[in-house]
Amino acid sequence: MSFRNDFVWGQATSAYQIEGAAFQDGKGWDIWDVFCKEEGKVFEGHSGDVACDHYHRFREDVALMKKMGVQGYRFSINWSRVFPNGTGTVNEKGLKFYHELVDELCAANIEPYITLYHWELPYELYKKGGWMNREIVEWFSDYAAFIAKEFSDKVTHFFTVNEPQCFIGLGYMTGVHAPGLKVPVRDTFLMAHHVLMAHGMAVKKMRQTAKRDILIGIAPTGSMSYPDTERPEDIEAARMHLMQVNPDLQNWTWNVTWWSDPIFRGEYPEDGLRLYKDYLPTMTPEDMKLISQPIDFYGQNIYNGNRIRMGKDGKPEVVKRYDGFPKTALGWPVTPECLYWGPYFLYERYQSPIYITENGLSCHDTVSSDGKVHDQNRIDFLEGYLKQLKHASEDGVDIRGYFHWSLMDNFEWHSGYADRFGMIYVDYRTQERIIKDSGYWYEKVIRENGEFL
Ligand code: IFM
Repeated sequence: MSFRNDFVWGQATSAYQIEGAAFQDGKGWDIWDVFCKEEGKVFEGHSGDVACDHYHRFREDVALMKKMGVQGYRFSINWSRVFPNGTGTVNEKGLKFYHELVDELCAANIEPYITLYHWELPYELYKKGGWMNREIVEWFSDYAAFIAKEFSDKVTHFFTVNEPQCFIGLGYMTGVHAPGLKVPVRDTFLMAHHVLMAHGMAVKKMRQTAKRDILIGIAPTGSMSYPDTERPEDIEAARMHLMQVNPDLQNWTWNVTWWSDPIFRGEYPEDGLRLYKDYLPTMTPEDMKLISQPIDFYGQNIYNGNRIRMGKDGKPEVVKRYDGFPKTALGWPVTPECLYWGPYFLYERYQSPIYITENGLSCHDTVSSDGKVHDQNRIDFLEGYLKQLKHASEDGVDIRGYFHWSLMDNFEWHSGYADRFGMIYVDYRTQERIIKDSGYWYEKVIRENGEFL
């Protein structure tokens, strides 16, 4: 089997990155609204205040997706648009927007995939301690349960949180993302534990409030590891490399197992417990039981990886990249192998169906004199990556779908609008949208279920 017959070809976005209408219709402030107002935090002072104005133009955007043959759309709900204070009173106008979006998608035969948290922490909750406060387990799960109740008659697939590695690592360790803090390492472990508990409690409550059976997963990220050769020792080295925790305490959030083992295996990985022991909060068996609520699928965001070989000392070694190694406009390495070996190792360890919840690249896209956007780089990149994913599926990895990041150019966090990840070009002066060459190419991929790859 190449790609499954019911494989879902999708596009992904997140609320703050595209919606705009940051202060309209009763939306509360979130930490990104606040962060972008601080001088020097975001490239050239950009913000998501207007972004792609998707809040007002979502019907046009859904129509463009339909034109591209998109089957699934993964978007996030901005918590503070629905609950301006994070808890309490519902903002009916904000809720209405998401209902209209979901209805529009369903009418276009595009399946909605909802992410509950793609980094828009309501500022009112941040003031109460945000992820540091144990009460966030209730705050988040109440919000999640509400969304499940509201949307479960129309939406089947939900993701709790997107990329905890980033929102803890970049938000609270390096401080390049909102809320822009550098807190003691000890605090980041406490926040991470709360994130996992909030995930678990959300899963539990969502299943109770949903009007019918829903499917729930999570969408972590990480750099994948792939073997230098197909010799068993290199494969083992790549596996070890991917599944070991990061010994660098200032960068500890970048690993797979610290986040995923508790969810799928009910325990933190042993190497992490050893390495991080001086910084860990109290973690009870009840906490672990909550975190490891059964979930229905594993979402993984994959952009690149490292080539690994077995060292003479029996430890994995990173193979240095050759000079002039291909890279994206953001400087990220182009490593298609990660879309074979990443899902392969994750499936081997967690035995859960997998969705690639994000994959893509930023390019220096421009509108050519013919009025089109010729992003051959993106097509080449995606072709290489998707071939590898197909190969993984052929080798028995249970891959259910692929969500390209991103549907359209958008606000790339601290780089503002400097980077373009979309298959749809957005002219931010006029809000004109142009489907790039890659969008037409993707339409063919979808139509043929990736057969020609
Ligand atoms: O734009 C981001 C997205 O919000 C989270 N994953 C990575 C993307 C590209 O940097």
